[in-house]
Amino acid sequence: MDFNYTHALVCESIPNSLVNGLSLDEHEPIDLSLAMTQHKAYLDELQKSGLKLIKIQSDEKYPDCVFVEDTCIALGNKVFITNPGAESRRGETRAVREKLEQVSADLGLEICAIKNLAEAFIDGGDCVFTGKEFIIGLSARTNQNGVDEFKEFFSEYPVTTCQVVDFLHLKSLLTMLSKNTILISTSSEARKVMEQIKSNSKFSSDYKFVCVSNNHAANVLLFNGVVMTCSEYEDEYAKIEQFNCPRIKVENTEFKKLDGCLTCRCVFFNIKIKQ
Ligand code: CIR
Repeated sequence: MDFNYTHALVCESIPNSLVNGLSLDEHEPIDLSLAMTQHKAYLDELQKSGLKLIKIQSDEKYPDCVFVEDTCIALGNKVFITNPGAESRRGETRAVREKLEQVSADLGLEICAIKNLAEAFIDGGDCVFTGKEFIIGLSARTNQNGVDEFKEFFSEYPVTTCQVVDFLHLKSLLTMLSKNTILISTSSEARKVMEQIKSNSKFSSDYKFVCVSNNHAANVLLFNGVVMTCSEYEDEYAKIEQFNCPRIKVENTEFKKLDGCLTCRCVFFNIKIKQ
């Protein structure tokens, strides 16, 4: 697994209702026009790397619909439609599923969705694929029933779970920086996560850990030979001596007000078209 991808699922635009998106903390009002500019710049960078965008329309009924990462988890041609932990977000999966079913004839996707909608919850933001295994955060949004259904579908890969406390998602604390390198925050929440995953006998021990001191800075997007980072945390990245890939810097200020990190606004696919 080399973190190269062919397609990215994204929301084409942002709804005006984004200003009412979920947030753990009080925040300054969202500047919608700036959010649109930041989202467009983000989509442009994805396209420049050669990704074909699979676009869903924004929907005013779902203020958080731009954060598509939480609605499905993809690996190869397989895609698992989640059941987001936040009630106000559950309906977002319908448009995603319809879109994926529509493109599936050309792309040959194997689509599966959570069955126990009343009791099984999982957000894509809690699910990190390291290239050989999954780490999944049990959080306010993701529970064991959700993980159990996920494991059934992706049964070919080991899954290590950890508790994510006092933080929205696992991916807000750690992401892949390069093959075999995990970028993780030094915060107490992240340290608790690291202790749990390292003590799990199923978890492979051959990763290098690179640390940043800000939780949000630990969320970077690795794809097609580049690492996308937030310009807001430049001081943090300056401390990392070597990035294995060229770096793209984008602004994420408006989405961060709603706890949205860089990974949240896309889902990558590495699709092998069946002949
Ligand atoms: C939420 O609370 O659900 C949204 N405001 C932010 C979701 C961020 N998603 C992610 O980190 N995967």
